[in-house]
Parts: sequence; structure tokens; C-alpha cells
Amino acid sequence: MTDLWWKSAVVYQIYPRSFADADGDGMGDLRGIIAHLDHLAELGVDVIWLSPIYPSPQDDNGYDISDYQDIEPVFGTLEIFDELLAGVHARGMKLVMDLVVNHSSDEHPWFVESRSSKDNPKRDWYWWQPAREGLEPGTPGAEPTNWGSVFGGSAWELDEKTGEYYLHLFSKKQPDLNWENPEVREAVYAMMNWWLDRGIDGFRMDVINMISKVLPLPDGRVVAGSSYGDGSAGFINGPRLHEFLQEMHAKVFAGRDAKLTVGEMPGVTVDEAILFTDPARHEVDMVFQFDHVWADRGADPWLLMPLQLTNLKAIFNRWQAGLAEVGWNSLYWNNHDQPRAVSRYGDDSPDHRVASAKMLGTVLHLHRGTPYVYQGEELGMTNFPFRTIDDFRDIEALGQYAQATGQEGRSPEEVLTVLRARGRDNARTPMQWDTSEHAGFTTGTPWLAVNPNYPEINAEAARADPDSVFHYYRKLIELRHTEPTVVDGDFTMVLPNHEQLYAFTRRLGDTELLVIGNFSGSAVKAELDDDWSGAELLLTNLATAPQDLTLEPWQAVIYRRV
Ligand code: TEU
Repeated sequence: MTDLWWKSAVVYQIYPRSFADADGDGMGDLRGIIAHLDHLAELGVDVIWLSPIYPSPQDDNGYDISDYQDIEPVFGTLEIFDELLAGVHARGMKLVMDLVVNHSSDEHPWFVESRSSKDNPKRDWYWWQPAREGLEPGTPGAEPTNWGSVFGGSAWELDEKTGEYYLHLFSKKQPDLNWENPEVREAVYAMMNWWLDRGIDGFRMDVINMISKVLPLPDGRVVAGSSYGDGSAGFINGPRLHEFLQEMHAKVFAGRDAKLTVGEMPGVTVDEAILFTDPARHEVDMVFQFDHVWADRGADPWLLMPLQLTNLKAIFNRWQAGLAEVGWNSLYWNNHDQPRAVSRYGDDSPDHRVASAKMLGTVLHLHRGTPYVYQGEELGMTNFPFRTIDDFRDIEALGQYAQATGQEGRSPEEVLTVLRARGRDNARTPMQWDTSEHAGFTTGTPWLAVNPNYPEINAEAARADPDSVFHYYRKLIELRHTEPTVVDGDFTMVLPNHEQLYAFTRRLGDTELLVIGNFSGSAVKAELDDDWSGAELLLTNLATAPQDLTLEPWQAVIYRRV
């Protein structure tokens, strides 16, 4: 047994807009989630993390919040939220909310006030700056720094009313909050306490390693082929980040029962993560790092790089080793920002989809850390067959496409090739529940097209088939709950230089587990120094056990010996 409950927990992420629509408007909602809670209870997950459900103009699908203490009417009401929370708790699960406080919506009353005049009391709640010295506001290069926004274009928007620019690392409808201002921080902590008092069990913190900025805001490194500088050194892991997280902990979490806190931190290093997740420092319980989902990304963002398995293993090994003594890992292949893992690191063709989805699940869930399952991953849902840019809805895809094919002169086909493989809308197509029209997601018109493969890939079929990805994930989750070695065992990578096999052991006391995943479409024999003959085969994803450690295409195995 471990002291902190989230160490043995599995988290399931819901993207409410795409999960289940109860009222037929084409968008998922809270009643839709309530209707499917038994699906999650049957899967056996411990925690549900909800992507943002607060009032929002939906410029970035809810990551642009205009009221932190209410529910977006399209999704429901606070009363329905309380019903959902009760339904989650009644099934023995917990509920974690998304905390998006690096930025708000430009329609949040705080920003509406802030932009109203230079001497408004909330002016300093956001990052306002005049044009670069000697340049007229609005002229080329007059932005206060050369930073580009994640979604394309400059990270600065000129506000005509006062002639000053405001900072937005994401869309111009997502102005960055100024965490230097103590009133901002107090307002955020009060809001967090309000939700915790309502009964929620923790927060997933959106881009929380961007809240502290380097002062004065510095120009970024010039990037060849890009119209903007890379400002990340000025806002990733800024000088006051640890201080802010410790203050948040003291003012929000101290004195409460243990909650789950996970900080999303693009660009975080292992050394920093040790500090963020050291329980003695009281910052966060775990972080989402990005190294393994950037493993197939090269220096040129518009070039598809094939995955090199040795590289992927080196990344995980570094994280497992780095947080072995102090701190804790989060484990994920998928979320609402990533393409579907089975299409990316597995093989989503009819012959190998089920096996490779299960293999990926095996490898991930047997690492040390808290696994996250993203809606549809438990069905082996795949990427969507996008054709033209008109098929995409994501502000990131549209913004980056405009910048790349516009001032940067890339060909549309070059950019589309990468968006089809990596675009975030791959994860956001509606959840596939059954074989009825629109996969049972809605009786109306879905906001984003349903993947045409839903007659084959859907929850109803998966629950009815004992060999489905769903039932296999159920077993993986159950194994974490019943075998302490999965939670607490130490981790040793085996065969680090093998290009097809991902192999490692876990050990706790006298119990040892051997996990091997075949990341290829050919049969491969694992040549181990150690003799594992006679070990018990706990789980494999194919009908037959391997002979002499020869794994069939995309096969995964877990052996145990005592
Ligand atoms: O994502 C942060 C982030 O870094 C993303 O930009 C991500 O790396 C990229 O989209 C991958 O293609 C968080 C949320 O998860 C994302 O949905 C939001 O759009 C973003 O913050 C702004 O809130």
C-alpha cells in the first residue's frame, strides 16, 4: 500500500464536447457524461479528468474561459454538475477539473475591464505593453517582443482603444494573466478553493509552467524559416514558478485531504520535474512532460519523422530513472492535443489495430507512474481520414496552416500531410458508442464528423467482445489495483538498443515482472541474458503464448516470477 491514493490510480480523460450529447445539439454535455458513467466504472478507472466545462466563447474549445465559477450553458448547469459529481462519487471514482489560469478568455470580465483604459484597476492583471521604442503601434516589427503565438501569428495583439499591445501565447482570445500581480493569484486561489469546497478531487493545470515570465520580457531566438522568434526561454519554467506553485499549495491544498494535482508542462526537463514533484516541496503531485510525444518531431515542424524505438525508450528510461527516488511520473500516449496512439506509434490497419492498441497499453501501464487513458483509447479509436483543411475545426490547425502556407510559403499538401498525422482534431472526433447514426454520439449534427470506422470500432461492440481493446484495458487497470509491483516496483530497461522490442522489468521485494512489447509487424525473438523460463504468463494480447520468447507481430507479454 502506498500513502498517496493517486499512486495506484488510473485516470480517464473526458473531452466533454466530444464525449456524449444528451440534448441533440451536436455537442457533448454533462448529461451525456452522466449517462455513460457505467462505461467508466466497468473499465475500472479511479479518476475522471474533465477538460474545461466553464462558460467560454469556445475559441479554443473551452481553454478560453470567461467565467471560472459556472458551467458553460451548452454543457449544462451547476446543478447538473453536482449531479455528475455525485454520480462519480457514488461509483467510487473521483473527479478532477481542468484549471486554465495562464490565460483567460478576452471575454472574461477581468479582461473586459483591463482593456477598458490604461488606469483601470485591472489593467495590470494582464500583460500590456507599448509598441517597441521608436515604432508606431501597428507597424511591422512594432510588437513589444518577437514572440510567435502557438496558434500562428504574433503573440501580441494591438488594442486600438489604448494603443497598447497585450500578450497571448495562444489565441488572441486567450490573453495571458499577469501572475506577478498578487491580486490575480489570490483570485485564482479563491476560485480553486470554491471548487474544492464543492467536492472535486483535484486539478489538471493547463500549461502551468508558463505562468511566470522573465522580466523584462526578452526577444526570443530567431528561428530559420519562421516569421517569429522562439520566445519559450522567456516564459517556460520562469523565475518565480516554484514560488507560485508553493504559494498555491499553501493557500489551496494545505490542510485538505490529498487531492490529485498534475501540471501540464511543455518543455519540462527531468531535473525540473524532480523539483516540481518532490512531495517535500509541496508544488504538484506529477507533471505531464512532452518528450515522448515529441519523439517523432524533427527540427522542421512540417516534416514527418518516423519513430525510432530506441529514442522512445531512451526518453522513458530517462524519466523513469529520474523520478525513481523522488517525485512521480504521469504516463500517457493520448490526450485531446495528440493524434491517436494506435495510428501514431502502433498500426491502425485492420490486421494489427487491436493487437497494437493493446500492446501500447501494456507497455505504458506497466511503467511506474499514474496512467492516463484518453476517451476512445480504450476502444482503439484511430486518426480521422482528413482530406482538405476545411475538414479541420481546431484553431491550432487552422492558425498554423495559415501561417505556414501564407507568409512562410509552404505548400498546402506539405502542411496537410503533417496535420493529418498529428493534428489535434484526430483526438477530438466524437466518441464512438454504437452502430447507430453518428455512432450514438448525438441525434443531431455532430460539431466534428464522426470517424467513418464507427460501425466496427464502438463501445457497444467492444464491451460485448471479450477479446476487445476495452476488456484488455480493463485487465491492465485491474492488474495495477491487484499487483503492488506495478505501482511500487522499481524499473529496469532491458535491451535498450533493440529497434523492435520494448522490454523492461519491475521488481518489488521478491516479485519480478518482465514486460515486452513488439513494436513491429514481424515476429521477433527476445534474447535475454536472464532465464525467464518457468515464469508465469500474467497477460498477453494475442490468443497464443509466445514460444521461447518469440513475440508475434505487435505482441505484448507480462511475465511474473517470485
Ligand atoms: O496545451 C498546451 C500546449 O502546449 C499545446 O499547445 C500542445 O503542445 C499543442 O497543442 C500540441 O499540438 C494546453 C491544452 O491542452 C490545449 O488544448 C490548449 O489549446 C492550450 O493549452 C491552451 O490552453
